[in-house]
Amino acid sequence: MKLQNKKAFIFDLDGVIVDTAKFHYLAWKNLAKKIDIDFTESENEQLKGVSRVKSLEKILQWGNKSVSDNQFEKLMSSKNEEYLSYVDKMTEEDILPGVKSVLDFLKSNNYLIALGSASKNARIILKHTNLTHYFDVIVDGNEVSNAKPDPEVFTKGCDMMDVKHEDAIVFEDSQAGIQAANNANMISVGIGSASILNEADFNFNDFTEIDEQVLNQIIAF
Ligand code: B16
Ligand code: MG
Repeated sequence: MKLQNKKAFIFDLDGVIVDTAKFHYLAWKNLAKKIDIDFTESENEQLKGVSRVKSLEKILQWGNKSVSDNQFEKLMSSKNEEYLSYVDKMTEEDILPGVKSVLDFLKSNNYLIALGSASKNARIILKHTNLTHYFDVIVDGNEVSNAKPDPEVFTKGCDMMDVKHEDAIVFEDSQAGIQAANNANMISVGIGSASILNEADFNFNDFTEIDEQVLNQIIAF
């Protein structure tokens, strides 16, 4: 039996492993246009890591609009349809630079790896990009009832791996996700703009900046 390392790594999906954030943005933007709402790229930051329901609630709020429950459901499924049309074209080439070598390093050094994503489409994306086999545990939007910044998506994964929360290292690209990791006493690593993710314990622009030496520093933190 392989000796498992004490620390575990939890990866967010959208914006960390793959750049599906751009697909979400495009699909929400087009949907919002249909109901005469426009929103800025900086407002879009607030949609990252946030569930589908919460995202639509925010967009409607920005446009000062309210819709019936039935209409709300229709809008969500229309957004998801467009989003999935982009996801369907994804391949291994859509994995963000540097991600695979970090996953390979962690796997070959017997670290447990979990996925902690708000997305209900996480499994389809992992399948398209051929990454499913890296993950010991997958927790996605189908399994949690509380959205980030609530830490449920991360604590659930941690508990399934039998790892203490303070021994978990979370890679996140969203403000809500960094707050979720911090709320659970986990080590938070921001992937993206350091000024946006200023509450993270560590910041990197992308995974190409994370080599073995950096990983060992994070592990020793
Ligand atoms: P879906 P993550 C999140 O994924 C996205 O960042 C967020 O923009 C999206 O609204 C949410 O998933 C729900 O996605 O509509 O596919 O269920 O960053 O937590 O991996
Ligand atoms: Mg994300």
